[in-house]
Amino acid sequence: MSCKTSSIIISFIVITIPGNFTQGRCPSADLTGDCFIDFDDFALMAAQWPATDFDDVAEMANQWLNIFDPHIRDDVVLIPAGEFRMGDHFDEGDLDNFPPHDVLIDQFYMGICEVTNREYCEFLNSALSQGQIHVDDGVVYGFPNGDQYCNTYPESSYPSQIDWNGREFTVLANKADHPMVMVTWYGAAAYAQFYDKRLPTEAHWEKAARGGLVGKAYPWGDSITHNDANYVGTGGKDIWNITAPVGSFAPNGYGLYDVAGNALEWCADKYDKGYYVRSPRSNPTGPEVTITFRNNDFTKVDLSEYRVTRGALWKTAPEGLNVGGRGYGKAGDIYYVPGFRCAVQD
Ligand SMILES: [Ca+2]
Ligand SMILES: [Ca+2]
Repeated sequence: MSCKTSSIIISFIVITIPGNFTQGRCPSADLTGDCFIDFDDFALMAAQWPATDFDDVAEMANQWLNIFDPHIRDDVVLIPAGEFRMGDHFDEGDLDNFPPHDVLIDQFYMGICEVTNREYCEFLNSALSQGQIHVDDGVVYGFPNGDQYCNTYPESSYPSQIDWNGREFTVLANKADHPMVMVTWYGAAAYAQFYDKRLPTEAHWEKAARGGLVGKAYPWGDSITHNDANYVGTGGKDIWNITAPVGSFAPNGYGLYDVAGNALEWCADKYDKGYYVRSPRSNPTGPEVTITFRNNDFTKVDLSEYRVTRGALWKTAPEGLNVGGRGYGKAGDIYYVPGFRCAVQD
């Protein structure tokens, strides 16, 4: 499943490629002539074993490795640049996602999955060891402003899925791969900054969530069943009354899981009901204050300020999972529903 951590493993064996790799203007290690350095080239190289020249192999390996940006993690996927139509295409939502309008987005990288309890616990334990957070009566606070990130209350209508034993954070049994919820916008932003990522703008979120489809109600088409997503109740593949392990349903066209349902997802933008009327066409970042998620600039956001949420959640009725739907919550409040996914810093 693509939400799990994976890595590309290349086994280097001493083989040699005879002759000239040059194919016009393509990389010299492109043996098949399609201008891409891929496994087909390695296969061809292997077939030519053992007429060896180690320098040629080293050159191919170097070119192969260089096609991957080392700063891009394997938990994100490239969302291509381009224009898409943002907002309510069916004149059936709230007024806050009207009018539909064309938005041009530069390419960016989006988290494949909602951030999980396991990942958030790893962050909390690392941040704790670095003196960046403290815990008071089960509530996690961050420095420098002492803003709430999340709580660890085991007993409530929607209990926290992480625990604090006074020394470290752990995940409750069988919840490691569930999305981290009941996290404040601040707690989500702090996680993003910690890993040199950011929260997506809602324009980024919707571009990614539509998966390349045009004018559809949901990330996969115009109808919805419990086989598509985790929403209120159960049925089909949806056996969960609350959160589901991330990646339990098919991904959208860009390979993203759970953009509809499961955890509601914080976005970077300040919420403004009428923003779509005046939103700029190119890379909109919300009505005020662009957050870079560097040097704690997210802590300048007012705790009582409303920030955007997208994607609906496990307790939403199916029609509420429409891909153009918007929501909001106060940046500093712990609600029982929001989680998040990260985008990679521009
Ligand atoms: Ca469900
Ligand atoms: Ca979601």
